Amino acid sequence: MKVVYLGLGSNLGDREAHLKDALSALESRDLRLRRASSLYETEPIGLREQGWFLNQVAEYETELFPLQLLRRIHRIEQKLGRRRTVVNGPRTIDIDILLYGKAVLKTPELQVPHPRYRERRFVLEPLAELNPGLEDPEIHRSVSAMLDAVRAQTVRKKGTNAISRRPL
Ligand code: PH2
Ligand code: MG
Ligand code: MG
Repeated sequence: MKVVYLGLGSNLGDREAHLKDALSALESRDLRLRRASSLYETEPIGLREQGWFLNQVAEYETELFPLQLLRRIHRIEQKLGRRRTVVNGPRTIDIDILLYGKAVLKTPELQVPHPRYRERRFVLEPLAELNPGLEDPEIHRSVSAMLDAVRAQTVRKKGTNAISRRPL
């Protein structure tokens, strides 16, 4: 059994429904949801000319191997209407493997830890909500230490109206 963290994001259509549908589609006998973070309204990173995202992080336990999990995720993204057109462009749902136990993996298909999550507040903020002390198995820094470096990016926890560019 391994503990995995998945990052979810949506910026097209009913974003909240897409996140909810993704969580329930992922849930199964060999991929069990333990906890899910709050939802966060986040400014788009990378391609900036697109709508704001709703992002969330969820913690699962699984017996699936990394590439099995990746294929499961791709199937679910397709089922939920993901069409890959513009790289980093608008999407109904994106599900990324952030961390898979303490594994460090670099294959053409899959890199774990996720190669860009350390610079992304839209991932680190919800991840820190679940497990601030979690240590990155590759660079051996904690989630809360990585989060301190990306405070300039704007995220807003849903259900509050405080926009935060500073420590929450
Ligand atoms: N996903 C991206 C690129 N940029 N920005 C935000 N705020 N949230 C995302 O989920 C996101 C992004 C590529 O997957
Ligand atoms: Mg992504
Ligand atoms: Mg992805």
